[in-house]
Amino acid sequence: MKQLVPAFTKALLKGDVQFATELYTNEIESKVNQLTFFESVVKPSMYRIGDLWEKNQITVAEEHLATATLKYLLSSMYTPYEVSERRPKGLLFCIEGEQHTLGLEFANEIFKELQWNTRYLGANVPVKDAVTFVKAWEPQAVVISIGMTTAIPSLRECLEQIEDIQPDVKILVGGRLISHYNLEFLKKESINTFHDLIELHDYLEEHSEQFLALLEEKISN
Ligand code: B12
Repeated sequence: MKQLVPAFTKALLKGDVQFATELYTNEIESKVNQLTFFESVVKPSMYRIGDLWEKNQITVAEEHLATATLKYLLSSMYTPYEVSERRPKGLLFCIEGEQHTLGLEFANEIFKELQWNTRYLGANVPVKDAVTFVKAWEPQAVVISIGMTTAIPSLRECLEQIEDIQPDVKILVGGRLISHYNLEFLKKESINTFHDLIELHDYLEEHSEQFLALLEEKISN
């Protein structure tokens, strides 16, 4: 898949939805699963675009075009999964101040593939609203992506409040910052951190019975 990254990156930067779609359909879809596509093609491609942007070799407008082109392709390849109410619930969001949603969007696809019942709130969710949602919906897992150091104080505050109102909830945190920083406040039994989607997939498979038991306990109470 590595050899496809330059062509894929070029298609995104040119805003060429048709070529990006052709690449996906002809060279990727039948050969690898979605998880491998996200990790081995999309991620390196977007990281490359970030490097070009940082070095002023592309403009903000070109980065926006690439992101929008990617989003267009992704919206056509996501599949609707049927979900029963008797499946564990996962609430996914980025905390206020965090706009980088792509990794979280992919995490949502992993949850859906494993038949979780999810609510994906996207970017920039105020702490108080995230907490209100948790209180009302009572998920088994709260799933957060963090990419900017500026969002750390809000993340910390949010986790403290969620643990106060729902102590049995599992908190799963991923994102660029997890690979770059050693965040002491995330080192707790109730919190798990992830460097990528493969780690998430393995964790969810390994703990599926545990999450089902948590759900059944909630239903019977
Ligand atoms: C696209 C993009 C944007 C878009 C985001 C659009 C969107 N809807 O996501 C927009 C234009 C909004 C944006 C804004 C900004 N951005 Co920006 N952005 C990027 C870019 C180019 C790509 C991000 C991306 O999609 N990566 C691909 C995904 C798949 O990677 P990922 O997020 O790391 O996710 C992977 C893992 O981390 C993990 N993961 C992520 N989340 C989760 C969650 C869970 C639960 C799990 C299990 C796993 C997981 O799984 C994924 C696959 O492995 C990056 C470059 C980069 N290196 O990432 C810069 C980058 C992150 N941005 C940067 C900057 C500076 C900004 C701005 C400050 C720019 C500005 N001046 O306004 C703002 C800040 C906005 C904010 N407050 O959040 C810098 C950050 C530098 C730093 N010091 O931290 C980067 C690194 C660019 C650069 N090289 O300078 N950005």
